[in-house]
Amino acid sequence: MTDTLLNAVTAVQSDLVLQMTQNDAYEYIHDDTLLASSLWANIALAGLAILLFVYMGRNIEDPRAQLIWVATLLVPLVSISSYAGLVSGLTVGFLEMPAGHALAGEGAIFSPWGRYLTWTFSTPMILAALGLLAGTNRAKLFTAITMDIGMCITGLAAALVTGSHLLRWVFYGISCAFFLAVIYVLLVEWPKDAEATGTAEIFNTLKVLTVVLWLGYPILWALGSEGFAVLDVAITSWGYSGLDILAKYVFAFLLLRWVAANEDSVADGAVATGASGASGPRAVDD
Ligand code: RET
Repeated sequence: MTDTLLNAVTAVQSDLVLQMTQNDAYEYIHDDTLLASSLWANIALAGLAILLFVYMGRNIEDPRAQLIWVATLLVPLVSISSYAGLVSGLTVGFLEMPAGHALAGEGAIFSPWGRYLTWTFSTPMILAALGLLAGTNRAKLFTAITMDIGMCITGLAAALVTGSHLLRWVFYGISCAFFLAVIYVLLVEWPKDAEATGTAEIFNTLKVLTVVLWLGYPILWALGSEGFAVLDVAITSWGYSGLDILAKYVFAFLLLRWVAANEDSVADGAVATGASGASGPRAVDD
């Protein structure tokens, strides 16, 4: 009898989860000031960053420098779209966590899956800008970007799998493996290229910023409601928003300021004059 009742309650709960509308999601977000502010703050900052970056790049004429500029500008452009999707309730959902998960049996858990999806578009732009700055070749650029996309898509899968707790972490592990490849290119391959290109100083600053901040994302995922649920939904959301502010806007600002002031160093056909004394045409056209 109790079993029948429990099954009925679970079935009703599941139906309710499935029946959550975008309007419910919108209200859920806006009933929680901390959560809503973590999203709106980024919309405001992305808007300001877009205007600032357009202004900063207005006089860039060299095609390669322009390419870096457009890639950099796309970071806040993707971001504003991403956060608009989240705050409107369009790209969020409510999931029932599988047995074994810290929040299993607690009903519908808020999932901002749009975040993970849109990283697929923003992070390749960050890497494209960095790779072009380093003057790397196409093979390394392709490697970094495809591995990065693999990381984002499997990270999305890790967040969305609800059939098996184990498989959530399997996807997390696969995503980390992709991430390692990105870290390798950033820490080992591109510094050598940047040295030969003569952009080592700014590249190394941005590399450290990127690697340190990007490491924060998988840690936050593991601590947040998707993983061990040590942190609550709004705190996790502010964590990502804070990382985003530094990894996107601060990163992009530093990069763009340097490119605007040193257009010649990244110019098409520029000859490398790095400290290593290496010379020759830029490698990305290899
Ligand atoms: C996930 C969870 C699975 C394991 C790993 C992750 C890494 C995510 C990273 C995201 C970076 C995002 C940025 C966004 C800017 O728009 C998906 C959290 C490794 C590194 C920089």
